[in-house]
Amino acid sequence: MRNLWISVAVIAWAALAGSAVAAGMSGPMNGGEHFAFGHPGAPSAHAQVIHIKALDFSFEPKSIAVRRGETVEFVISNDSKLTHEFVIGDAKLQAAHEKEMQTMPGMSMKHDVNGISLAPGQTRDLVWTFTRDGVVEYACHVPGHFAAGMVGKIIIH
Ligand SMILES: [Cu+2]
Repeated sequence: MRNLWISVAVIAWAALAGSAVAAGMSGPMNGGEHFAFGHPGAPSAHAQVIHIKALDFSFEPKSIAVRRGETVEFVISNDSKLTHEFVIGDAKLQAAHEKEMQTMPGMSMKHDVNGISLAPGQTRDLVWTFTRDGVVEYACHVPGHFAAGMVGKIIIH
């Protein structure tokens, strides 16, 4: 009887270990998406906290610098009377999202893991781990905002 219970325990452990490996393999793929510049991060005591203000048609600050491999917890506060977005992406991704928002303005802001939308007065977090040197942008694509200059730069080095 004792042997049977040990076997059950071993099988249960093997099943757990197996699913952990499977979860690990999905790694930077999130919701089927892959980003060359990094992946969503987990909030932790080691994250660098960066505060960003969304104003009328601009972000403050307009550029930030982070280290490669660093996990950043963006704390974005919408200090304006308009709804805004905070979307992280390279220039190509921003252009694609801008086009999407111009052609389907009624389909408000459904976001992927790399962006959030903020109601007036709202403060929200977005945690991201940057894995590659380069320049990434944070932008708002509410119609008209990006064109008006609502974009900032993240320099990863
Ligand atoms: Cu905006």
